[in-house]
Amino acid sequence: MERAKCSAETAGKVIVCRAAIAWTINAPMSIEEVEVDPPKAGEVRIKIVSSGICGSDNHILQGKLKIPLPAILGHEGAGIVESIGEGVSNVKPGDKVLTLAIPQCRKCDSCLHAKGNCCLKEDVCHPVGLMLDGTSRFTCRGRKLYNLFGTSTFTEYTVMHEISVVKIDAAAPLEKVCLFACAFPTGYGSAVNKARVTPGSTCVVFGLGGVGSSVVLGCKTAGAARIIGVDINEEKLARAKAIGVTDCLNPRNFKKPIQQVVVEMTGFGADFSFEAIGTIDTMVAALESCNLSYGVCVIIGVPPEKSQLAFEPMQILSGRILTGCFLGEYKTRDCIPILVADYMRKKINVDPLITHTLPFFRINEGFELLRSGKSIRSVLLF
Ligand code: COD
Ligand code: ZN
Ligand code: ZN
Repeated sequence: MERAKCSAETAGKVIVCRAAIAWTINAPMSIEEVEVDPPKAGEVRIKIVSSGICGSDNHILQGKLKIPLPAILGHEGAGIVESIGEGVSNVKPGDKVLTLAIPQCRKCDSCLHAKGNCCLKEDVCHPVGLMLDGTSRFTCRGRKLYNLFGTSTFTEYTVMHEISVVKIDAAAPLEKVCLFACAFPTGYGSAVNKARVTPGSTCVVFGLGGVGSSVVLGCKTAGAARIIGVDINEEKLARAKAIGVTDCLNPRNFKKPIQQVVVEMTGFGADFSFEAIGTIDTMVAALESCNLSYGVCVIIGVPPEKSQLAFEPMQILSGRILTGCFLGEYKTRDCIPILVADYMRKKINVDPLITHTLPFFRINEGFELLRSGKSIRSVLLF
């Protein structure tokens, strides 16, 4: 089922296929026929097999994160290389791959730095929606469509730069490992890489969606003794207990600010706090929940466009560290295949995060499940 069709039939030609198009914000996407151009030099055309629905896709549809429209959204994809452009050497037709919102060109300032992972070839903070040559590979009804983070996975076929595509284990189940393209590394890496959670520590995780749940898995792997989960959705809290949360807090059940509750229950604040929601209030609450002297607060949620984070400087003058990261600070092409290999060896399990699997044409239903809080991750199958 996951085998690519003979790419000789389609290579070098325009492919007509179905894609979900976001014409405007605050409206359902429409599934329509699109034309997908062949890959140019350094590009790869991929037959998408699965795609997770991420909170960031939803932020875009709700206008919280602005990108040029009309566009094909989706970035948490897994698929099979259909054809490659001139000079592509890292993947070949038939390879199983993941789509990366953050490329790794291995040449820019960030890629050359030992820790940098924000490759300068894709600006996820201000997405332009076009390939590096300033053009698009998608058209619909004669109109050019923009891409998302150079990925666009809500389509049967997409075109990406080679530097944003990574080959994974040929035996990997594509209907599951799409989570390694975003949710899992984003959360897990923020705990094990960015915060470097220590054995026996206390952690607090704000937001228990796909990303926050992956933070929990990272804290657990790192040996945290106590993991406090904060969410306004009781169902999320119940599910989080099954994956390692030791204490559940619903801010709606308290009259005082939730950060005060966390500080009181931990004595002097958590060792590590994580924000996986994307609101200013919860970012401040996460900061104030960690120890004022040695606490580390990692912001993961993407904030509303043009918002400002304000807090008393004293909050960090005391020694607290406020930081953040994209995609768990992983150098994507180097590290993500290793995480997939760990999954194959059963060292990591993302299966509990997949609460729903839907055929691609039910994409809008998948978004409804996310908005209503019923899903952690919905995976679309093509
Ligand atoms: N207090 C407590 N919990 C809340 C509140 C609140 N005020 N508001 C919402 N929540 C809970 C919801 O009930 C839900 O459980 C959770 O927060 C959010 O989860 P989801 O499922 O909506 O979203 P995710 O887990 O997919 O998270 C995505 C982020 C919202 C973190 C999003 O901003 C993101 O993906 N950030 C990662 C940035 C990054 O590295 N991006 C790379 C490509 S996305
Ligand atoms: Zn994402
Ligand atoms: Zn780079």
